[in-house]
Amino acid sequence: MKLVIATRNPHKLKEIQAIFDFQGLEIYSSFDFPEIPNVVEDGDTLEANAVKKAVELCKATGLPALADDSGLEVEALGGRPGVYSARWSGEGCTYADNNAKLLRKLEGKTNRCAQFRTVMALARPDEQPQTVEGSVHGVIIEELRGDQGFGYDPLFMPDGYSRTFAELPAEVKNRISHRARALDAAANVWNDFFQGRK
Ligand code: ITT
Repeated sequence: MKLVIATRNPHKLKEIQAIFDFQGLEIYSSFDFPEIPNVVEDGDTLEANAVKKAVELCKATGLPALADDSGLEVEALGGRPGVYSARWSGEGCTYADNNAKLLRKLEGKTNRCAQFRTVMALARPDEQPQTVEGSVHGVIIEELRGDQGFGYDPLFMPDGYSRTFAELPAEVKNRISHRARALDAAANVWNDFFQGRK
């Protein structure tokens, strides 16, 4: 059985492969299909974008496709950047630009609660796509700390820890993260497809 992971983000791909035991499945990713155009992520929700990425890649390859759409939802910003997390500072922006914007937006705010949320969509040929999700709560600290991970990791300290996702060893992030929790749900809900693997 083949499965294609619908992402062009190498950090995400590495995390998904470290978290999940795909034993017995032949794994591909969007990087193996460079001729297939990038999906335009124009949905209003993580769910819509995850489904779009999975469905388009499934259609283009004829293979089951698993997509991850994730975002950082900050309470004091009404859930922003959320679905806009990747390009929050504009087309072509860097993780550093987005982190600088986040610190600016939270200047003087006492409520620094946030969550990372991942929606995973599985699209199989001739079947309705389905989604599961996972989240992790934490706070946005006041300066960047650590150089592991990617994206907003240097500013996000998960509840119960005194280090950011960018300071914690990858094994720890990959045990408690939004992505790990979504993959846990995926293994349970799509048990027929993943055959109980985690
Ligand atoms: P694909 O769509 O190709 O998978 P992407 O980077 O565009 O890659 P998203 O649309 O899901 O992925 O955007 C999510 C953004 O949210 C991502 O670019 C990061 O800025 C941030 N993000 C997602 N997961 C994260 C994590 O585990 N740690 C830190 N930041 C994360």
